[in-house]
Amino acid sequence: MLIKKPADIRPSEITPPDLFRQRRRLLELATAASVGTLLSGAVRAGEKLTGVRASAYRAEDEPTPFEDVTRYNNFYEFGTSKEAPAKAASRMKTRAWTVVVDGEVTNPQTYAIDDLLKLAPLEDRIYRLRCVEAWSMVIPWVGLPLAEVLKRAEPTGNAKFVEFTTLLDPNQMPGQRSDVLDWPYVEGLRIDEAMHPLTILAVGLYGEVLPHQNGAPIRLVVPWKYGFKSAKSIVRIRLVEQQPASTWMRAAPREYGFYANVNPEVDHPRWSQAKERRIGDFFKRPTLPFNGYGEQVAKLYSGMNLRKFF
Ligand SMILES: Nc1nc2c(c(=O)[nH]1)N[C@H]1C(S)=C(S)[C@@H](COP(=O)(O)O)O[C@H]1N2
Ligand SMILES: [Mo]
Repeated sequence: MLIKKPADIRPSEITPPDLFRQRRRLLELATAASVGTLLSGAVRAGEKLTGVRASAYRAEDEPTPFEDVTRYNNFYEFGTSKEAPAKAASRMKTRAWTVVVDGEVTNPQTYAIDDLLKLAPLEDRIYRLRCVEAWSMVIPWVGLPLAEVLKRAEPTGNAKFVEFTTLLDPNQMPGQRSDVLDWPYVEGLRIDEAMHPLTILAVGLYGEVLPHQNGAPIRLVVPWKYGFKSAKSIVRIRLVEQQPASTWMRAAPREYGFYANVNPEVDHPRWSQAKERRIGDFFKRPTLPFNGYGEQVAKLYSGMNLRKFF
């Protein structure tokens, strides 16, 4: 046979040896990523996630100890104290779990969570998380870029915002039997914020499947915004034309704006935003504009009055 079919050509014939080795290594990694998460069936909190890629997005700050990241939480579906979620969220079922991606898209999807995890390789990212209550943490997340999920749904020209909805199930989420918030919990982003490479859907932390109290099986992480923007235990991602009304905006519109960008110059009525206490530290440290991610994201807001659009 004179003409070889692509399948007959060994990669070593067409690529220089070094490149070939490098490529094979990448292929091995990619296979490990998909097969690993697939076959190990790592679905329970604490199970090791395999094939996670090292990402370039790693803050240099010392990560907050696992114990603090998983025992000091805000998750009102399981109570309003910081300690409640670690105890009460354990009975939430994270399989079977489906995530709907719909609204202003030409290709709406209903994903079984394990299929959604296969859309892109999982990456580890070390991000700062700052709560509007003026505490902060540094968390080694495992997740995938939200942009990958949105692109596959093919947003229409009308898709200007993205709305995220948490599971509504008062049987599993006892906090939803109280009217402390308007359930289900809803958050929103502008589409360019949602598509930004820093924005991820997190499915793990410290290399392990996400603990329930941190928003299992899948939660949003937007590192330049206050922690409340990171909706937990998401069941629906809807592309919309109008700016969504988030749960916190509805609860207290003067306190919580749609943008919620970390901003040391604009105080919350009850908490100064100039400084923050890193969990584990004694002294406070200055809060950075956009939580230190200004270089990457400030341009999204050029020309906007950030006191008005807080
Ligand atoms: N569904 C849901 N998501 C939520 C919350 C909540 O109460 N319910 N709290 C938010 C707030 S105020 C913060 S600071 C972060 C906390 O995330 P962590 O517990 O993983 O640190 O989750 C956010 N996501
Ligand atoms: Mo928060």
